[in-house]
Amino acid sequence: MSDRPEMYEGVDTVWLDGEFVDFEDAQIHVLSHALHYGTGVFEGVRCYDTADGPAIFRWQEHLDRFYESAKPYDLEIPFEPAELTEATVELIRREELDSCYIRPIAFYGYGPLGLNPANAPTQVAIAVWPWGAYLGEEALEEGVDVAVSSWRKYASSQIPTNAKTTGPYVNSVLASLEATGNGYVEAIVLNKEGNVAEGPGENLFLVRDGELYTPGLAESILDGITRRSVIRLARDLGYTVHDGATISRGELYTADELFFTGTAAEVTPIRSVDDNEIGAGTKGPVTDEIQTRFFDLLEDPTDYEEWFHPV
Ligand code: PPE
Repeated sequence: MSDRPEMYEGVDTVWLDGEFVDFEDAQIHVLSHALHYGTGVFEGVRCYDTADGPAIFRWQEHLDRFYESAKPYDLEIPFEPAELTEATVELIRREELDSCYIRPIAFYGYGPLGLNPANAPTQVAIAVWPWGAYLGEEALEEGVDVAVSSWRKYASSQIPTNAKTTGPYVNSVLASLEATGNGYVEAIVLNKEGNVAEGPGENLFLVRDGELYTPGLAESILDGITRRSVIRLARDLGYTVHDGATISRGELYTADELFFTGTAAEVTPIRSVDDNEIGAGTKGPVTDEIQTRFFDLLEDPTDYEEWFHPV
């Protein structure tokens, strides 16, 4: 086996099909259905080092989306939600991590190939590892330079976009490769209609005249859990949030502020799009207030206690 990526250094255990196995033993067959056809669903979740100890952010919502993602594929996850919760909590405890990223995945495993997955068994794994700021530490402060991708987001009439399915992430990989290849940090992907959808691994918010706008669920976006959290936090702060917006490409360039949300990306400001400076070309005041509110929850979750699952 090749050298272990730095990202997973120090990780001892992975949960696979009901067992805790050594990291090096968490392996599957090359003829696994999901490897050939992308027939898996996954989640990305963060556990934070909060004032009350390690706690998983919005665990229940991620768990719900995990099972919902599996539905269109008739993928029966052969574990109860409580079992996955117990496995995850136990894994974080064993690794003695205060904060980490959690990656549950369920997929059609090793069985007969052919498109119909009915005779392939469902396999489930959960891995945890430390994962810092997704787009870099200074991205959270200064913002990122992004480019509108030439790749369009697949339409929800082609593949359910509210399901977090492994295969369709090649769309995100293409957008990401293009953006970074051209010297940008991240992409913005338009939907088939040419309106703003999201980032390759983030939802997008736009600020104009003190109000927030984010593409609606019918714009071929993932129903992001950080997006939902930010909508709630912003409304609780008194902002008007248009959560069913249709945003044209041109509106990006004239926005007062833009920011990404996501489990990995958290709340990341966007400082330029296609080399056009957004606002003052750094983190804007509304983005700052929302980002601060978001991270302050880790110190004081008052009114949002149900968002945290203690480890
Ligand atoms: N859109 C896409 C396409 C997406 O992948 C994510 C999460 C989001 C929006 C935000 O959703 P949420 O995490 O529920 O707020 N992307 C995950 C994978 C990142 C990766 O590189 O892998 C994540 O942030 O965990």
